[in-house]
Order: sequence, then C-alpha cells, then structure tokens
Amino acid sequence: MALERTFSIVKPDGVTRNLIGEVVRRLESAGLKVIGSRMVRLTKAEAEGFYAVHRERPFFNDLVRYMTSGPVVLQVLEGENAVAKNREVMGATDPKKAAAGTIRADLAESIEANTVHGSDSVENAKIEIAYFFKDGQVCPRG
Ligand code: FUP
Repeated sequence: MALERTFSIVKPDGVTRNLIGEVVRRLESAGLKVIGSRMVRLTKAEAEGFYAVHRERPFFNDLVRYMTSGPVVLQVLEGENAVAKNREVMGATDPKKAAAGTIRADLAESIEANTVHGSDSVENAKIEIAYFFKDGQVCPRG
C-alpha cells in the first residue's frame, strides 16, 4: 500500500444541487482525507488548460462551457492508494455505466455533468494538484 495524493473536483452540477457535503462524506468514508480545498469559478483558460488532453475531442468545447458554468470545489485528497480509491468511489465516466453505489451512478446527471473529477494516475495527480494548488495551500495531516 502506498500513501498517495490525488486531485478531485466537485463539478458545477454537484455544487448547484448542494451535493458538496454528500461527495465529501463518501470520499471521507472511503478513508480519503481532504488536505486541500477551495471553491472557485474556473476561467475559460483554466478549464481549457486543465482538459488540454481532450482538446481534439468533439465534446471539448461543451466540456469547457460546462466546467465554467458555475463554481466548483477543488480538492487534494490523501490516503492509501488514493488515486484508485477515489476512482472507485466516483464510478465510471458515464453514469449509465457506473457501478451501483458509486457517486456517478447515484448522483450524476449525464456523462458531461458527472458530478466529480478524479485524477487517473499518480503522475497526473501531481500535475493536476500543481495546476491549482501552491505548496502552502495543502495541509498534510501526518
Ligand atoms: P474521467 O477520467 O472519468 O473524468 O473521464 P475522461 O478523462 O475520459 O473525461 C473527462 C471529462 O470529459 C468527463 F468527466 C466528462 C467529459 N466527457 C464528455 O463530456 N463526453 C464524453 O464522451 C467523454 C467525456
């Protein structure tokens, strides 16, 4: 087992429907600790940069529009196997395909408005955390 960090977003649909607490409750119940958290409304440039890997995909413009449509909660999570654990609690990208009991199966509205983001690897988690958080904005619990 490895102590890892991962990056999480409560997306605009989650914030709008007052599901911040429900999302965090599920993450904490799985053993993940919130060690960084802030609420922002992403700029177009921030959303485009964050999802740059998807730039050529047909859904890119809609995705950027959606991610900038309202406030989001950016979080750094820490725990044993945090990357995989967060993905497990989140469920598959498309809520119709997500396993029962996952955040996306239970709460997501669509493949776009799918309530949460979670890094897909330790390497990408490092990049995503650094994209949004300075060192002093993360508080390891020890
Ligand atoms: P995930 O890692 O599960 O968040 O999924 P991806 O990195 O594949 O996709 C990132 C985001 O793009 C998804 F959360 C939602 C959006 N997306 C769509 O809007 N349509 C698609 O067909 C695929 C992804």
